Formats: sequence, C-alpha cells, structure tokens
Amino acid sequence: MTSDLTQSLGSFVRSASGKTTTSSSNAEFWAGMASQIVNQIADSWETTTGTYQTGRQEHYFSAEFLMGRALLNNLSNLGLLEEAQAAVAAEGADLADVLEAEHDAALGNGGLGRLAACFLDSCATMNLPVTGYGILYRYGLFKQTIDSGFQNEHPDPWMEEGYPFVIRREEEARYVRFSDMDVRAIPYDMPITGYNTKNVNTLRLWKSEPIEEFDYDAFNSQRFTDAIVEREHVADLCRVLYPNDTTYEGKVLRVRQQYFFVSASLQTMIDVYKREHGNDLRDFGKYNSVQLNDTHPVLAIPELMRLLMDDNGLSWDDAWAVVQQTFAYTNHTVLAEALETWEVSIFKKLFPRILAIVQEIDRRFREELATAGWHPGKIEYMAPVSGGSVHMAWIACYAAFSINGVAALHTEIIKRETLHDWHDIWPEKFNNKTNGVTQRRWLNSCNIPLANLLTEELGSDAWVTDLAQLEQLIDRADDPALHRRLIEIKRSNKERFASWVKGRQGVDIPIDAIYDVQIKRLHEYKRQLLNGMYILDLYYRLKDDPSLDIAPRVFIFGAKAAPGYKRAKAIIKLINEIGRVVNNDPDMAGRLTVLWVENYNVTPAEYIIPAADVSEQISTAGKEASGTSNMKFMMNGALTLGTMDGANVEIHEAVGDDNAYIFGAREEDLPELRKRYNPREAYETVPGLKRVLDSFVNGVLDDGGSGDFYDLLTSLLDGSSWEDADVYYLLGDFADYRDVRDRMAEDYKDQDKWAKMCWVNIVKSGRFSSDRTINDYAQQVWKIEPAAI
Ligand code: NBY
Repeated sequence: MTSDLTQSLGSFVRSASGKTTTSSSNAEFWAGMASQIVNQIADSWETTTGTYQTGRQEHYFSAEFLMGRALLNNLSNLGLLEEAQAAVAAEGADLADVLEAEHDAALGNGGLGRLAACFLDSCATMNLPVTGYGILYRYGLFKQTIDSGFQNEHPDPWMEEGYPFVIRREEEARYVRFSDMDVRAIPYDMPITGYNTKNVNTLRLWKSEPIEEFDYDAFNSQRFTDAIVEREHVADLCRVLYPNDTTYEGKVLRVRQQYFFVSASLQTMIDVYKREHGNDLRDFGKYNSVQLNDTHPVLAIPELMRLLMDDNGLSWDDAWAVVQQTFAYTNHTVLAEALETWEVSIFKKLFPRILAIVQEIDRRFREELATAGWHPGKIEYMAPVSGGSVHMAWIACYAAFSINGVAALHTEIIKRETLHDWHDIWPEKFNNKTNGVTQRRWLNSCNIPLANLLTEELGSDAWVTDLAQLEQLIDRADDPALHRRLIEIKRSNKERFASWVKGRQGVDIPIDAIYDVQIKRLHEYKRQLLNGMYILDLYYRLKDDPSLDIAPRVFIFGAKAAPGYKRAKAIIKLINEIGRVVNNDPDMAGRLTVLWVENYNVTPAEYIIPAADVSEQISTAGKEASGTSNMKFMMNGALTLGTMDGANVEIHEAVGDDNAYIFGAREEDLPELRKRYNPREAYETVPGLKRVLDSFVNGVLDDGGSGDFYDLLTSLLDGSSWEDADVYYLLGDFADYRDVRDRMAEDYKDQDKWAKMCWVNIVKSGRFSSDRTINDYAQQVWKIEPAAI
C-alpha cells in the first residue's frame, strides 16, 4: 500500500488523544492507529459485505469469539507492518510498545471461542462469504490473579477505554421481545481482514439497549431510580460472559443472552434475503446456512420457525423444510455439558411462543419416529422436550442437516456414545471436521524468527496461506546446520518469554532449560494435577539423589478455573504450592523451576508457545474432544507429550512414533481397565506415588487450612463411592507418564536428535491449519465458494 500510514498517523493519534503526539500514551497511539486501519479498509469492507449478500452465505453463530488482540493481526494481514513501524517511529514512539498497549478481546472461555476466532481469520483469508454473530460482552472472561497461590477473579472491562475495531451500526438495530421486556439489539461490527486479500469479512456482535433511553413517566413521576434500574436490567443482558465451561449459573440470563443474539442475527439475515431475493422465504436455505457452534445458539432453530411462520406467513411444513436446509451443528465435548438442557419453566417465563414451537417440534418428532417404528423408550430419551426440560442438543440433532465432531476420535465417540441414538437413525448427518488453528497468528505473527527461517528455506512465504507447503521441507530434517538455527531460534524465544514474564510477574526463570508447558482451562479431565504429581515426584527423586543427571526444567502452567469449580481451584492452589516448595529449595536452583503464568489468555499464549519445548496434552483418553493448543505447539516446534486423545491421535499419525511421546491408557481399553482398577492399590504399589500423595496432607503442601487438598486426595483414592474414585485415571496412568516424560528429558540432551524431531513436527503441521478445516466445511457442509472482491 501507499505511505498513507506515515502521513496521517499523527492526526489519527491526535484525534484519539486530544493531545500532541509527543504527550500521547501508547494506548492513545494504539487507538489512533486502530482508527486509521478502519479508515483504510472501509471501502473494501463495504464492497465485501455487498458482494457476499448477493450470493450464498454462511453464518457462524457462536456465543463466544476469543479474538485476542487485533492491531498486529490487521497490520500483518494488510501488509502494513513495516510501514507502521516507520510511522510510529517517526512520531517518536515504538510499535512494539504500542501493540503491547492493546487489551485482549476475551469474549470466550477457551478452545471453543478461540476456534471461532481462527475460523474467521481463515474465512477472510480465503475470501469466503462467512459472517460471525455473537454478543458484545461488556466484561470478557474474568481477569485472574494468583494471591498466596489461590485464584481470584476480577472484572475485565476490555473496551472501557475505547475500542475502534468495533463500529456501532445504529441503523441496523433490531428489536428482540421477551415476555417481560423488549430490548433493542444494536450491532457492533468488527472488520475481519484476511491475509493478503482485499476482502474484509464481518464479526457482528450484538449489544442490548433499552428501547427508550428513559422511561419518562417514571422519570417525571420522580421514580428516577426505577427508570435507571430498568435500564440496567436491559444492559445486564450483555454485561458478562459466563465463565463456566462446565455448569451453568444464572440460567435465565444465560438463555436470554442466547435468544437475544440469535433472534437479532436471524432478523438481519431475513431482511437481507428479502432485499436481495424477494419476499418468498421458501428459498432462504438456498442462500443461507448457519453453523451452530455447540448448543449455545440452538434457540435459532425455533426462532427461525417463528420468524418464518408468524412474521412471514410460511406454513409449518415450509418453515421446517427451510430450517432443515439451514442449520448445521458442531459438538465440542463428550462431557455432560454437551447436553445443555433448560427447564420448561424458563421458556414459559421468557418466551411462551418459542416454547409452543418447541413443543410442536417435539410432538412431530415423536410422531415421526413412532411411525418409523422406533422403540418408545428410545423416542422418549431422544425427545426435544422430556422430564420437564428442553434438550437443546436433541433439537439440534433433529433439525440439523449436518452434525460434526471436532477430531476423528471425538466424532467416533459421539457416534458410538454421546449421540448414538441419532446416529442409528440418521447416520448420513454425521461427519468429522478436525479442528485447526490459523498459522497467521500462531506462527507468522507470534514467532517471527521461525517464520523467517521457513520462508527462507521454502524460498517464499507461500506457507502463510498454504501450510501444507512446508511438507516439502521434510528432507531438511537431517541437516545439522538447520538444527543449530532451530535451537538458536528456540533459545531467543525463551529469552523473549523470560523477559516478558519478568516484566509482568517480576520473576526470573532460567533460559537454558526444557520449557515444559501445559496451558488450557483448568479441568479435572485435562489432568493438570497429574502434571503436578510428576513434578513433586521428580523433586523427591532429586532430593534423594542430588547427583541425578537431568536436564534443567522449567514447568510452565497457565489456566483459569471456573469460579464455582471448587476442585479446579484447589488444583491451582496445589500446583502453586508445589511451585513454592520447589522454587524455594536452593538445591533445585537452576534445575527445577515451576512457573504459574497469571491470567492466561490469547496474548500470553503468543509469548509462551514459541518458547516451548514440550507440549503437555495429557487428558484422560476419550475426554478431550480435540484440543487446539496441541496444534499451535506443534507448529512452533514443541514436541507433544500426550495421551491418545482428541487431535493428539492425528498429530501422532502425522509425525509418527519417533516424533511424539505418547503414553497412557487407550480410550478403547479404559472400560476394561477400570473394572479391575483400584487406585488404593496403585497408591501402595507404584513406587513414589504414596510419597507424592501423602504430601497433599502431611504438611509439605499447605492449602491454607481449607481442607481442599484432603478433598483432592480423597477424590483420587476413594471418590464418593469406590466406583468414582479417580474417575480420570491419574494414578492408573502415573507410572507410564513418568517413564515417558523422563525419557523425553533424556532425549533432550541430544540436541541434534531433538531439533530433528521439532522440524518434523513443524513441517507436518499443515493439516492442522484452520484453512484446511474451513475448506472442508466450505465444500462439504456449507457449499459456498470464494468471492474475492
Ligand atoms: O472446544 C473445547 C474442547 O474442550 C476442546 O477439546 C476443543 O478443541 C475446543 C474446540 O473444538 N470446548 C470448549 O472450549 N468449551 C467451552 O469453552 C465451553 C464454553 C461454555 C460452555 C461449555 C463449554 N457452556 O456450557 O456454556
């Protein structure tokens, strides 16, 4: 592009700050440059929207979009990085500092929300007519602090200081009606630029506002406070992202959020359809399809029925035919949370019309299956409404033309177990779409030294939009000179990470050590506790025999626990206690270090992953639907230490046995193993295990008198009955985990061998690009074509 940036940056910054550039802060520079980007892309954005609206479009409905920072991503996509650097420098500031001033848009909990963000990046880059729809939460996922080893939660007002990357579109507001309140839905559109393309896609985030600014009656009759309270009630709707990725709280508000954003989104889609294709909505599904990101947006199904019938005069049968053409559903977990249910009473209270439609869907469903001769017990189990509850996943499975899991193993498990009744009846609906991540953010932007090396080796940067190109470089795996460079790059990334941590948390960590990382939401099934147990065991082994010749290790953790998930919070405290013991023992200095990265989020991940040597992916086999950090680590040359779970299975398949460290019980073997499993026996007989577990309660580790560590121990040894002792099989997998992890650390000593393994992982990561995933969705599910402007 031109040198617009340099010429006008000063005036954008002055507009944002109302000050000279000399006295503007980095945050004000950021705001100025963000506005400048929006200014630059405005024309292309409008053209893209217009182009997409004439043809077939995909609409990605998701309660979460975990976007992270936007400025660097946009500069890189638009090819403006160097120019931006120069422009900022010319004003006496530093681009790195300016970028660092940006808040993360953390409108998501974890993998599911970040997946949606990676998908948007791929869609824009591939010029695909895909729009995201979600909620403009005023507070994103809570900020975490660790105080005396305990997690505390704080609000995250991420856009309070202004956020130029969302544009309020007053003129496109819609009304959403509940029995007890009507609200105005105002779209805030975020431009989604693609890499090296003019197309600019859209993420539309809805905000709720009162229909009238004030209830003037109340205001005039001196019920001023009532008027304000009423206003706040409406604003409550979008106030906060629910931090539960397990169970629900505030159910009514949660359902309101879900209905709110799907209703507003569908209304817009219908209006656009009518403008482009006329008032006969029976062809709606020819021009539109909707991907439901888990069950959170499933209310779109009855809501589309309502809009088509009540507002547009379609018959039930015509409306249902449209619905069945329109929706596709992605399942993200085999845990109980996959089966989101709401009490009928909530529907009755919020939207009786939607309830009536859901009941009619239920009636017809039962009739259809009975006619087809299915067993009454099966019908009752699968029915959309039963036992006083509405089953969102069952509505989705019934209405959707496509049902997909997010990794090969996961899709097999939902077919066999979670959704097997559905698979019995409609096997043709089921398909797998293994997740992916965008290499633009997760390699090209966050790991510049490695990106440069890859471009140099390949002779072009074609991998940035076609990651599979890297596979051509497989024969470079044995070159010692290349190994040296890889090792140097990893080391410089460790230095960068260490200095970032020093600045952020004030702690020093050694550079020349194995960086062994587990970053993901805190969940029992993800087994951060197993990781902690290994560290404690290794600590004791080193105390027993200080002459043990082990490679120095830095154990890095980052994780948030749902605020109400007691046991997850206990695990955070336990790991921090292990850290306290290990880090304060002078015998361990330079040998073992435990680091808890506070407030883990997208931006911390961008510093951590490029510095990692080892990627801990240690969930109980069968529990992690896919995982996506495993893919980010792989791309950045970290080796997977993992179970045969989720996408680990496919990573292992891609790199082969020699280039991944796999351990633990297999998913298919666990049911048999569990029958004969006695965690108490493991506790008594597996060497070292007793001493580790005893430390939970014998005073070595301190839970601050809460009794939490005792509970953890009991959950492992006894459960509430012997059948649910150690449900996630930590003690069963412990010995194998220790063997493999020890062997891995041993292998690290041979740096050439190690570097070779890293290289194989990097060049084989092509199939884990979200470009591949999106291409599969586009061709097999969405049936859409690129539409470059
Ligand atoms: O989705 C994750 C899976 O655990 C992971 O294996 C997979 O890679 C990823 C993308 O497919 N699921 C996830 O992140 N789920 C949530 O964040 C979530 C959020 C909200 C709720 C449930 C789960 N909820 O009940 O509201």
